[in-house]
Amino acid sequence: MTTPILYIGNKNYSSWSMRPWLALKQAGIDFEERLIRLDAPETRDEIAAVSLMGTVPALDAGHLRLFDSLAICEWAADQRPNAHLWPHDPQCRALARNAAAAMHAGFAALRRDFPMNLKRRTEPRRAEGQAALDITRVTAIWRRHRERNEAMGPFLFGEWGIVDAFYTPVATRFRTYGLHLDQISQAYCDALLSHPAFVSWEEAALREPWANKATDQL
Ligand SMILES: N[C@@H](CCC(=O)N[C@@H](CS)C(=O)NCC(=O)O)C(=O)O
Repeated sequence: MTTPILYIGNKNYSSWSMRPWLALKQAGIDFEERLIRLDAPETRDEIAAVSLMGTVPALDAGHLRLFDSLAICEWAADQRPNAHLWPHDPQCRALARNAAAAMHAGFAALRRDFPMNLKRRTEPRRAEGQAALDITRVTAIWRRHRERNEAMGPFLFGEWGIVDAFYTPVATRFRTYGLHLDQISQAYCDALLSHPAFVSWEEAALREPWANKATDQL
């Protein structure tokens, strides 16, 4: 098989790109990473050449081309069943998929009001309106699963998996904007942000020279 190519956006800003990148790293899949700079005049054409949806992440695995972060994570899980990217137990697996799907499809206000920006730290903020409701829901999901899976490890279902890849960008948003969290949610964020694959993504993000003024000034 030729080496799969994962197209990603800027590591500082592209929360969707981070998710499959983390999953592929955790699974030990050998892949080539190609970064398409977002918010540049050539961005749209460059992404259109590799993604029918016009978004990154996108995967080119030879005969197979994918343009959705969750689908790419599922591909990684199929490629490396022994990496346990989903919990082994069927009930836990269903719940983990449920929690990942909630993030994939929802929490739009949280994402809009608190965009991912790994280099940034603001004064502590309070969320308002729909974003505050999103945070209440995210942290309720986290507490429910952490309370039940505490003995199995520090991640949502014990061991790190795709569901944790989906919530890692949220943990960075809480840190960037100093949003106050309950103790259980804070401990989960700390575990996500200490995971070696995330640390290595973040190191590369901090070295990027590009700035998106709109996001940086929000
Ligand atoms: N549902 C898609 C969302 C991907 C997405 O919105 N990606 C953003 C970057 S984080 C993008 O490519 N935007 C196009 C652009 O900025 O030109 C997924 O799960 O992969």
